[in-house]
Amino acid sequence: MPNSTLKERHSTIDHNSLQNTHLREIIDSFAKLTKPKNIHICDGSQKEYNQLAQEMVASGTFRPVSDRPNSYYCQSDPSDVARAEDRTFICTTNQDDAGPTNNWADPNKMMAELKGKFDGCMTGRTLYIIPFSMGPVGSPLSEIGIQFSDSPYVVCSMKIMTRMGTDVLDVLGTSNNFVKCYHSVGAPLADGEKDVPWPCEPNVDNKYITHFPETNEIWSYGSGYGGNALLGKKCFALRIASAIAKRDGWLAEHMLILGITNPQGVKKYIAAAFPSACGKTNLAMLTPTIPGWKVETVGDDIAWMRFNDKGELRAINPEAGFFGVAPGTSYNSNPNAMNSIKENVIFTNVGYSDEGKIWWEGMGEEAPKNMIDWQNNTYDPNSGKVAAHANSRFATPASQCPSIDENWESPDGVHISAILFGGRRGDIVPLVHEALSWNHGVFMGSAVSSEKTAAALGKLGEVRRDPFAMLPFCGYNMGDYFKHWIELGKKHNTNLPKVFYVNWFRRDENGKFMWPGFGDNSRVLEWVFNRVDGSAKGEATPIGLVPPKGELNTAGLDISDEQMEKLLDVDKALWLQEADAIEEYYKQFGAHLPSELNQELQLLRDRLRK
Ligand code: O2Y
Ligand code: MN
Repeated sequence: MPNSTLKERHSTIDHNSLQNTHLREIIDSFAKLTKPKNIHICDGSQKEYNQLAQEMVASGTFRPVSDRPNSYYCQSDPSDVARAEDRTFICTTNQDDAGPTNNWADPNKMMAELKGKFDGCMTGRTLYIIPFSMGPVGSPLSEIGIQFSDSPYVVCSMKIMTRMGTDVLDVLGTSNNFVKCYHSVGAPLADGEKDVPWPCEPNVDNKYITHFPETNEIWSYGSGYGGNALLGKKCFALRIASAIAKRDGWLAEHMLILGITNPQGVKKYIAAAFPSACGKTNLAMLTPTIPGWKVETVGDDIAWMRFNDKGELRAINPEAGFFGVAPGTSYNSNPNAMNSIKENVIFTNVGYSDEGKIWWEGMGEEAPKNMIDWQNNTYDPNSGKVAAHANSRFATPASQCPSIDENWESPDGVHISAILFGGRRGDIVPLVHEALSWNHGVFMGSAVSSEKTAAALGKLGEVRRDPFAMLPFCGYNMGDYFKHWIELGKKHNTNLPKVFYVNWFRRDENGKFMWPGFGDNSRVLEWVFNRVDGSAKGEATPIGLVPPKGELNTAGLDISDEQMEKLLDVDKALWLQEADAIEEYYKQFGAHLPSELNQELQLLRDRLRK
């Protein structure tokens, strides 16, 4: 059947009438390759969402959630529960351009392999064409993508996580400046074959999450889950965007953005990068325990930042929703997240009761009596098995978050005054310290480290470097990425944000966390705010500035001066060992490591030996 006669499926847009000839050509050639039964151009309307959701209820992919309007429950295939890092590739002509921290593949060879996989992969399915904007539609800080997918789950999730639909096509006009995002679950349906609730390619070795930064393309095959399939998120907004940002002089970062207002009504914005399992979403939505302070949320995962002509670093959250991890989210740990998920939510891989209610471990509610777990088995609380997978998720519109910031959709972004890095370290790293300069801040970011938790693969407690929390997300050579940060600091050196490093996870000699965390992290934010303001003191240590005794607000906290001293202590001998570990870790970057970082390492050692 010629592509021009492919049936349009309850879509309001006819693909042959699209004014963008590049898009029309791509649709035709992709449909020729993948051989779908139907084509559907998504208009992004609620009607379209509802229709697809109803179809997924009918097919058994979705089940309605009874106590949350317009919300659905879904279970993935057990083989398809998280980002497939080992099958994630950066495809650049020169291997060196992908760098030592990425899986590299030759773009021509990879494309040939992919074409084989995509050939006929949508047989019996509908090809959905999803126009989306990362960032407010039409903002000069935003970028457009078109995702091709054979998954209605992806369409509905993209409606939550991005700005999706007809108005994006209007802004795109006839331009070819969009990121091409090709996706298939890799499960063609033969004539008469019954579909499964979660079609995918179950063999992980046949999954491909591939990026072509030289042509701004993403090809993803075999998975329908999260970052592997919702291509606007990690694939576009971080891996491809970081490569675009390097070329065009801006930053695409794995950072939350929050606004913080002091009791006098002065507001500042902070961006913060943390490796996984460090409470990033909780910090983005924090409820301060200190009187009179307010924290508001711009984004919980990704920040796109650019210096304006006044030298201000302006940031947008390119996403429109939160794809939050469910287990551990409760009214205690994160009331704003809980209040964001009352309606219009897709829950994946949590528990589901016979009354149609969702549940997960650490939700702060008793488990329902009769429930199925994420693998569709009857949940037995005595079995030792969890109801919700550790990486189970809710996808919910950011606009529903009670702490959403009034400027979260501002086309000019928000002015970032401070950048925080953080990691989970039981020892060595103080609760907070401030960089001595921009380059020192880049050094701190380059050496971000975190201990593995039970949720991560590998030896518990083992320290893993996760530079700028971008290890799995930088779309080019990490050494060049460090250089990009250094160069931006040189170019825009009049109004640079201050840089800090925080560690909420320091333990005492009995292995107990010394800092209460959660809402009390606002006390650290208060010091950061006042440092930016110039109203708080910092005390010099060899690794940077820490709050002097009495400067960090501990009023109302059951914490002694001695404990505070321990929380902020800098052990020179341990830090000299840390410097050795950083030197060792830097070796992999070879000539790509900017000389400024070696200088910072030397300066650190000099200060420690004084
Ligand atoms: O497993 C996935 O695909 C989700 S990973 C994720 C989701 C939301 C925010 N951050 C992450 C991450 O891995 O950093
Ligand atoms: Mn993330």
